[in-house]
Amino acid sequence: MVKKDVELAGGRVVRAIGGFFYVEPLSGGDIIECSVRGKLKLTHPDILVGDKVKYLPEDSKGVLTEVLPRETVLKRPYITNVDLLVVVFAHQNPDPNPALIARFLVLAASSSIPYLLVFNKTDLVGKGKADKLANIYREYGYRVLCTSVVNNLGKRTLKRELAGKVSVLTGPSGVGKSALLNMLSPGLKLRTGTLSSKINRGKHTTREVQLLKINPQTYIADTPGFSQIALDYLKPEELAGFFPDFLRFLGKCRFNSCIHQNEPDCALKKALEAGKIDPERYDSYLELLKEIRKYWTNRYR
Ligand SMILES: Nc1nc2c(ncn2[C@@H]2O[C@H](COP(=O)(O)OP(=O)(O)OP(=O)(O)O)[C@@H](O)[C@H]2O)c(=O)[nH]1
Ligand SMILES: [Mg+2]
Ligand SMILES: [Zn+2]
Repeated sequence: MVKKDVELAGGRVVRAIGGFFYVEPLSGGDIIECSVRGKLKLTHPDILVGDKVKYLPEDSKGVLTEVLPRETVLKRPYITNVDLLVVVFAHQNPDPNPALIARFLVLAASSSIPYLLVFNKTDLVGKGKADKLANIYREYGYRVLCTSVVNNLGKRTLKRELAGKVSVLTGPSGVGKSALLNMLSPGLKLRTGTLSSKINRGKHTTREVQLLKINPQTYIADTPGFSQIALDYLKPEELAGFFPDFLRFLGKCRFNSCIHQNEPDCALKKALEAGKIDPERYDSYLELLKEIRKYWTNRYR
């Protein structure tokens, strides 16, 4: 039972493991290990990293008593109350793959959380090549930042972007997500991995999702690099709407339900033929579309 005369404290879950929730008090101070009992377990069986909670301090530990309403929920990784998504790729090692970039950007766009695309390891390519790639994505309509952990490129801009927010770094394994966090906050000493030389891919060095505090009010979740993120929650006809470079051509096809593949009088395909859409982006679109259609047909068969 919660005693009425005891002051409840507020905090944020920064780590969840083995039925315990590690809560950072809003007032600052050490992280408190909290357990959940009885009623709250029933009403909130899925307390997540990012949740804002109230708890009853008990000795040096605590008992969660309330979970506050969530502002946002990100599916992959499963984490709440995120203000900014930072989608990280590398200029090289691993080489950027347009369809994989599109996949992560669609995930970000469909989450309704503001996001930013970061191309890391700028030191591995010349400035010309780095700018060229960044500008291609800027022209599609994305916010892009080039960084390098080797020479601290983009450090100040990234710090400014993250200040006062809860951010999540996503992107494939080996692109330097943990290394970027170490650059921003050297005290974190996060483990970083070397690329396995045979396949030139990351080795999934980071295994757990947790919120790290890098400044007062500023949290970042380092996440394990996903190689595949299933876009199984999207409808085929929604997909094009998550490509900012396609937006101005949408709503003009003959059929409202057009998925811009083989339909007659498709405004998007006309734009493609007229050179107003990058064929590489359209290829990425088709690749994702094919996958989403497969989920849908399997579901309704
Ligand atoms: N040259 C160069 N190497 C970098 C840079 N950033 C990271 N690296 C290296 O890239 C490798 C992978 O970095 P990590 O930070 O472990 O990558 P990650 O994205 O966290 O990978 P996962 O935890 O597996 O998802 C490490 O060897 C880093 O030292 C950079 O800006 N330039
Ligand atoms: Mg990592
Ligand atoms: Zn169409």
